[in-house]
Amino acid sequence: MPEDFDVPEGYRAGWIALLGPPNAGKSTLLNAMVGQKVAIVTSKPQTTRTQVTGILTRQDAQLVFFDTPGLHHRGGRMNRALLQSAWQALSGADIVVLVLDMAFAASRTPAFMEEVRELAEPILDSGRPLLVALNKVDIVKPKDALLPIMEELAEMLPGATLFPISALRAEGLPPLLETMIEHLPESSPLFPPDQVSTAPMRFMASELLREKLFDATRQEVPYSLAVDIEEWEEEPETGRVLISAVVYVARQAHKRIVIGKDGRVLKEAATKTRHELMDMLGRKVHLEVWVKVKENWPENPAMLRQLGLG
Ligand SMILES: Nc1nc2c(ncn2[C@@H]2O[C@H](COP(=O)(O)OP(=O)(O)OP(=O)(O)O)[C@@H](O)[C@H]2O)c(=O)[nH]1
Ligand SMILES: [Mg+2]
Repeated sequence: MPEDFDVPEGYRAGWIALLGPPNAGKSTLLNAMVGQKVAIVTSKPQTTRTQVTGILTRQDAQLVFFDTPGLHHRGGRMNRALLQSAWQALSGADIVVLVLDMAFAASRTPAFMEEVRELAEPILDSGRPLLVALNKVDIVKPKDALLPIMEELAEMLPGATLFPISALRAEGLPPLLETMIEHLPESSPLFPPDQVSTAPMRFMASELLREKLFDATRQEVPYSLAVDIEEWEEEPETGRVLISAVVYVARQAHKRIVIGKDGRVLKEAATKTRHELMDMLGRKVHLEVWVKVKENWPENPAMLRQLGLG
């Protein structure tokens, strides 16, 4: 903690887990709360694979958010690893925020309610406060469609507090934020006030590249991608950062798709990643990307460990 940060009396700090079904907008909410991008976001479900943290420091409180992989009950070894990571986040949290997609809810009420019940019960049983972020209200049409869903949720989850929000537009966030702070324990800040994430830049770089390729590919290909940063060096004389990344794919056919015709898909993803990294680091970046086939890696425990997913 720097010496110029006077911790006022009654300061609060703690851990908040963002949990919910895939694609609900958890990572978008995290970025909106922190006020900058710490987690990648795509239009496809199951973008987030590991616990990603974001830190918001205010004069009166510090909120350390855990973003988690979307919870659902299907899938193989990787999905089990994702689920485990999400429930681990729960055990370390002072508060749990359940993030739900209201546009989805409005179209499929019974299946949605069942899923919410399964997610919410363990949280309520754990005795922790449950705040429910009713996300994507900007695209619920007509707006009245929200009311019956809110009533049903309130009845099903007594003790939970409901907050209609739009994470994408950063609307409705202040009441959610103030309620979180009310529930946090009194504590000094847990991290230096200028820190926005616990993840190293190296991880951010691998995630940014994965985000671009996730967006650029379809069907099973995005789920067969993993990125590993093999080298990260800073040139002392120029300050330029030299990064070498490997994109792993699970099959030979996926390699061709990721590289694209004349290498265009990979080149475009690498260029976007490099620009975003330069903005974040405030330095020049040189990024080299290789694509390697690692047959069926999502079912390979050693490989999952190497990628921080096991
Ligand atoms: N219209 C609208 N779209 C949103 C909102 N919040 C998130 N989205 C979109 O929903 C999609 C999924 O958002 P993410 O933040 O990646 O969702 P997530 O819950 O982290 O998803 P996983 O990591 O895959 O579990 C993206 O296309 C977002 O832009 C919102 O408030 N309104
Ligand atoms: Mg996510």
